[in-house]
Amino acid sequence: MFARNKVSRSGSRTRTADASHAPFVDPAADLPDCISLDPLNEDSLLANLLSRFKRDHIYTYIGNILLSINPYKPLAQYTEQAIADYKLRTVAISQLPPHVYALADHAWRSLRDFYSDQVIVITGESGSGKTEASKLILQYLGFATGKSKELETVRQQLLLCNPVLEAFGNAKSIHNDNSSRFGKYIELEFDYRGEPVGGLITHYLLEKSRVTSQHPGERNFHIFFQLLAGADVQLLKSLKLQRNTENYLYLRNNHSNPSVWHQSDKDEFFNTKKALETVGFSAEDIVNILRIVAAVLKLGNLIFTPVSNIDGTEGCSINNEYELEEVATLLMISVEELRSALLYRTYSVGCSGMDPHGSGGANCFSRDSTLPSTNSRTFLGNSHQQHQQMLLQQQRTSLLSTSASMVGASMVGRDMYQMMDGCHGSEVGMQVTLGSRVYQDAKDDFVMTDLSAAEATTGRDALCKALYYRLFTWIINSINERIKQHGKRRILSILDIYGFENLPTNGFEQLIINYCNEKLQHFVTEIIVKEEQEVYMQEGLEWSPILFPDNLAVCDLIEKHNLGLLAIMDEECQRPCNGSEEAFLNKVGQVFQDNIQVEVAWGLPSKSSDSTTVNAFRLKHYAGWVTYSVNGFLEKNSDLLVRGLSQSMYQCSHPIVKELFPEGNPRRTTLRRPATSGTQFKVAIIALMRSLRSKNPHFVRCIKPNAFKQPHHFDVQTIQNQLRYLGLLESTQVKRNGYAFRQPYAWFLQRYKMLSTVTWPHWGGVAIEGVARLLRDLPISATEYAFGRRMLFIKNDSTLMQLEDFRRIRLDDLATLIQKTFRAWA
Ligand code: AOV
Ligand code: MG
Repeated sequence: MFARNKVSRSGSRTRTADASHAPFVDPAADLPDCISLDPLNEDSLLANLLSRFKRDHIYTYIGNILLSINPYKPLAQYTEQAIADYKLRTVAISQLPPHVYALADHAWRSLRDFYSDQVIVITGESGSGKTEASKLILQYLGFATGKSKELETVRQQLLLCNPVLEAFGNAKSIHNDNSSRFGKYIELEFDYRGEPVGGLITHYLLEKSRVTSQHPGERNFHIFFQLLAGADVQLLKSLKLQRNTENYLYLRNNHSNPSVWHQSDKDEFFNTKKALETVGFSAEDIVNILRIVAAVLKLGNLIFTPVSNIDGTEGCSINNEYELEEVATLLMISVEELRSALLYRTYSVGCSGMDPHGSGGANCFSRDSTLPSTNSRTFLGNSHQQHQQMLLQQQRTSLLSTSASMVGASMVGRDMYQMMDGCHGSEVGMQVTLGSRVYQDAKDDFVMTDLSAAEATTGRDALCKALYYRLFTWIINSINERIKQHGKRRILSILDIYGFENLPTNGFEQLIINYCNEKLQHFVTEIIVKEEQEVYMQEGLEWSPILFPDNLAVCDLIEKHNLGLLAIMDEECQRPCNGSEEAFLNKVGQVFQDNIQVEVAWGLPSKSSDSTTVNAFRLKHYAGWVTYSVNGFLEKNSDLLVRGLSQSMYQCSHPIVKELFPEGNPRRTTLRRPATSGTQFKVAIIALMRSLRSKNPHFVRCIKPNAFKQPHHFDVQTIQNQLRYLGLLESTQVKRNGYAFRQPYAWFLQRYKMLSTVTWPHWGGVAIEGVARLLRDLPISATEYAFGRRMLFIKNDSTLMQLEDFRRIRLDDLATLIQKTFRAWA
């Protein structure tokens, strides 16, 4: 069990009221902005949200933050008329109900009016409504921006890339029937008129392990089900598929049969195909994409049967050859080539240089393209065959003794080669030396060894994951090609990532997902709670500090250079044969011995029905404790594909597949091995944070009303928990006392000087005095602004928008006046 138990759940939160002790009231009042609540405490916040939720008012403001509670039912508030209302604003924005359209509109106007980059950050746990919000924002931007013909294609492509991404990147999870299994950052590019002209989609680590196995009650990616349900008979036949999902191992989900069937899969396939066409994929591209999807399903069905060799070693053969033949046809590769890539591992013994993808880095071993397909155990491939075979046997023994002592394990025959095939880092260097010494006369020779049935199955799964993941990346890159950015315009980005997850069994994927959420939580609280207050204090405004716990320590614990969880994992992956999960856990226990946010546990009963145990660690995230089973951690972090497999994929004549495996080119020699999955993700997330910081942020905070995906069910406990860990009471306090907008006096004066005859056309005095004179001439209440040392603060966004409207009217008047004057002169 867990080694220590030193958690104080109350933590250091600074809350004014504890709702668990106070009676929960449901007032009739329903306030669109929580900052107007009086009194303001957790109870009143909850009561206001409940009261609104009952009326289907799922959106509520906290100043300029938008709270959104998932209604789990279709609402009638997403019509074109609603878009027009927010766009045209025939009434003041403050008179329109809170809406995600209003937030989208505000972000877009800020981009157009201030010509500065904007970002909409959508956060919330899995199933809280982030992806729906991101789609509504895109829908708004698509409809609300101009209708010029030249930009129609871009607009359509931007709107329709979502169904494609969802088909390939979303799946049913226990928290959400349409759960995003990747992070998505869409950067929309607008010209000076606020018209969309292009975009760029960045994706973050797709949960590719789902391709080959799913948690109980979950499904594989939608596209597999869509294809089987929606393809017509002819297409199915050409893809060599059968309609019934039960025929495919990867769709069966061993834990929960029968696999879930959704009526909508059929319709969704139609939509996905249509979206692919609209985004610009040709009919040929679409068929080629589907051939890969079909090949993955069929590869998954390959069954490997153990075969005993004469010398006592174990090999395997493929039970269902017809499936192999069909996969080979789909991928356009010879059956022999594919079979040998799946059943044997090949080592060239005469080259040097590093293989990045590897076979895991047994870099001196590259595959010979003239590989024979004989199903023999170990043989060499040139004219010195006999001699080399003997040499090999002798050197095997010598290698075994040297390397076995190196890794402290005793290995025989194939295991030794496998070790060489799966090693990294410094050990690789050592083996390169060993290899070249041993086989120095054997230039261009290669060695093949049999794989056991279990190894071949692992290789098959790794190939399917790689094929699917690379296809997903290829699709996104192709979309990006089509919606290309121009580089000089302004950007409005939308961030929609996978939400925080705590499943019955959590693994590497959940750690990555929760790390990403941890970073975002840090970003949001820094901006909303911390930095904002710091500015008020620096600017000399009267301010009573509001505290909220900082989660930087947990971010650090995961990502810290050399000593974070990801670094420890990498270190273990550098060891021969990927180190061991036990060693990883041991190190975690040592490094974080005194850290109250980590606990290590050995031999926990597994959550699956069998009586197995798991080794795990627990992390105290901002949203609560999560237990991670370390099973499979290192393999997923290493994310290596045996070189023979990538080389065989490179041999495919399928136009996309060849492109997906450039490292399979036998002529390609790269000296570096790729970073691990965890490190690549960390680098990407740090770059993402940099990008978010460079833009003006807008926040949508999504809340899940219950854990059962049910409409009309406002579970107080569930919502209260989210309000607490998201720091929404603290955010409301900051927003209530704070200001929505601030700018230096000179900037403000320059922008709005035309609104007063005193400051127009030029103010000769000190900027702060000019601003004071200007504001005095405007119909804006003095409670709406405050003077800091260097900046003017404006309380509400609506006041800023009002100023912008005044400015636009005034500029139009001035333009008319100038035209009239010119005409009079002419
Ligand atoms: P998520 O993006 O936050 O979860 P989604 O946006 O996919 O969650 O929402 C989950 C489901 O809730 C949707 O499929 C809808 O059925 C429903 N839903 C959400 N928002 C609305 C809305 N505004 N109106 C009607 N129904 C809604 V995850 O992707 O799992 O983190 O990784
Ligand atoms: Mg989502």
